[in-house]
Amino acid sequence: MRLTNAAGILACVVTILGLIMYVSPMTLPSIAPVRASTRAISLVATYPNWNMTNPTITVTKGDTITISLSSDDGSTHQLLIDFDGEYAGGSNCTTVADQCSSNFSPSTPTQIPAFTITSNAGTYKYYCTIHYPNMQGLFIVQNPALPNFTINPSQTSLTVAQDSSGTISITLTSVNGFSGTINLSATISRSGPQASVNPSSVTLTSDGSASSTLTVSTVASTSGYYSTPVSQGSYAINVTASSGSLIHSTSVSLTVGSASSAPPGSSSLPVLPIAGGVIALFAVIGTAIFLRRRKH
Ligand SMILES: [Cu+2]
Repeated sequence: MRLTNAAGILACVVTILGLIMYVSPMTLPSIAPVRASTRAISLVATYPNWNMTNPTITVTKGDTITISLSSDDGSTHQLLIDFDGEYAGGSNCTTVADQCSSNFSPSTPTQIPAFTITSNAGTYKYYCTIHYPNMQGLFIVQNPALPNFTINPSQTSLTVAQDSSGTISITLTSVNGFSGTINLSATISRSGPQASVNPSSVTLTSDGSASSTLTVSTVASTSGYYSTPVSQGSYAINVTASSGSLIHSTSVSLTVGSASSAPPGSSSLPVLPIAGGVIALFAVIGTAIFLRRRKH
């Protein structure tokens, strides 16, 4: 009799240890995937719980789910996911909205074949129809994260000499499966340099990226004989990317330095009038010399 008790206790301890080792890697994620995906869920029935703790199962609307079911306690179980919120015990697996497994036992594990989560975001429950109201947990459906995109400049500051130009690359990256056309534009904090993006629209495929080139020109503006240099100093360039209601922008600081090939301000001198003046001066001197030589 004592020997039997000892053997029974030993068997129990071994069984419990085995269960802990078997169930622990199957802990379900408590964080939903950011977007619809294919998910394989394993539930092990050990009365009075699923996976020891009746874990909250969180999925994303649009996910395709398969559920593997096994029993470790010698009993027969049946999983029901109550998507219509009407379950109140009993064998009620005829509702179209709900998902039900066949009965399963240690010798007959089963699986709910792949199905897509079509229910609206919300908190539902899953049950064992045979052991209601034990063996129940929360089944949460979340909305998928919205598609979006990011905009990143290859560098956040740029130095360009007067009468020159510089470029940096602008990278647009799809987030959460975004795909579509993005329009780009560049504005500058005050007049002087010219900023432009080429191409001015890019198309992203889902999870893809594309780039555009921001070009800054500091060439002096000219009007007739006069040219006005771009003022040295700091500017802010804002690059805006929009696609429908999604709008993102990034800023690049621009420093305009002195022209490297000529002293500052030289380009503002009216070159043609000076040249004309010099020619006229030579003409006057030449005429004077000519006239003096004729007198002698
Ligand atoms: Cu059960």
